[in-house]
Amino acid sequence: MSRITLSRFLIEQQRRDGTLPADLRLLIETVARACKAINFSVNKGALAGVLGEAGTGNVQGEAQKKLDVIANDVLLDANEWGGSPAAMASEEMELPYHIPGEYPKGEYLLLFDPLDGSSNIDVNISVGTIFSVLRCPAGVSHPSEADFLQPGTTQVAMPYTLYGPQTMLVLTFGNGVHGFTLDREFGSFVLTHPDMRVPESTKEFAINMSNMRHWEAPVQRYVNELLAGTDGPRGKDFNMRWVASMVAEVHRILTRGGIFMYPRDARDPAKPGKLRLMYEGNPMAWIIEQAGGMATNGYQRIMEIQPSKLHERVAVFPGSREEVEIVTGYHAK
Ligand code: P6P
Repeated sequence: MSRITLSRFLIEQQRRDGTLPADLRLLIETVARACKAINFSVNKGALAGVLGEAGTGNVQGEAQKKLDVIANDVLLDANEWGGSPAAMASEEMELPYHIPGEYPKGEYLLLFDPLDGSSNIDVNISVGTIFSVLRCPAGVSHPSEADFLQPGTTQVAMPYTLYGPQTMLVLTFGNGVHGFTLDREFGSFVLTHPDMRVPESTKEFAINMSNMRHWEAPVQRYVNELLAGTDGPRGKDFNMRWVASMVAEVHRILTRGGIFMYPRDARDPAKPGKLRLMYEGNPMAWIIEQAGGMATNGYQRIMEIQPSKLHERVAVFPGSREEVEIVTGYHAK
C-alpha cells in the first residue's frame, strides 16, 4: 500500500467529510513544515552552536534557551504570511503577535509552546512543540489577549511534534488521533500511527517526586497508594517515569497508557500549577480525550476551564481513564 503522507491525509480528510476547511489544512501543513525546520536545528545541536542559554528571560520568568528563541522565530516567520492565522501567541512572548500589515489575516488563532521541555536540550533528551488552534471571534480584525481566552472545548486543531529518536507529528481535529513519522530522507511526515488510543488502565505513572511534600493531600494519598503496589489498596505494582518533557510523557501515554501529573504546589498558592493552560494543558487534554483518555486539573475537565489570562497556569492529570477517575475522585472527598 502506498505511503500516506501528511499532505495526502489532510486532503483526503478534507475531501471525505468536508469538516476540514482549506485554510485550516494549509495552516497545519505550514506548521508541519516549520517543525521540520525546528527539527533540523534541534538535530544539529552543538554543531550549529544552538545549545545553551540565550541570555534572555521569558514572560514566565524562565531563562530562555537559544533553541527556545530559534523555534519561536521559526514559527512566527513561517506562519505570518500564509493568510490562515489572525494572530499568534507563544509561551515565549508576553503579548499576542499580530500579523504584519502587508499580509492577509485569516480566521484562526495559533498558540504554541515552541520548544517544550527545553531544559532537556543540552543533555540530548527529547523535546517537542505543542500547538493549539482556536477560531478568531467573528468580526475581530485585531485580536487582543481577551480574544484568545476561550476554553479548550473550542479548539479546532491540535498538533504536537516530538523531536526524539524519531521525529513525529501527532494531531487531532476532533475526530481521532493520528501519528506521523518524519522520513528524514524524503522530507515528509508519513502516517505510521493511525487512530491512536489510550489504554483504559495502566501500571505506569509520571510525576516529579521531588515535589511530593508540597502536593495537596489527595495527590499524596493517590501516589502513596501507587507506591504501595501489591502491599496497598491498588493490589498491583506500578512503574514510574519522568522525562521532564510533557510532549514525551503524553506521547508515551498515547502509545502505551499511563497518567501524567503536575499538581498544584503549596509553595505558591497563587499558582494553580506549573504548566500553562492555553498552550500545554488544553491541547494535551484534547488529544488525550480524543484517544479515549481523560484529563482534569484534579477537580474538573481541563478543557472546561474558562481562561482569565493568556499565560494562566493549571494543574494537570491527563491519562488512562481509570487512573484519572481515581485521582480526581480523591480531590472530591
Ligand atoms: P520539572 C518543561 O519545562 C515542562 O513545562 C514540561 O514539559 C515538563 O513536564 C515539566 O515542565 C517538567 O517540570 O519541574 O520536573 O522540571
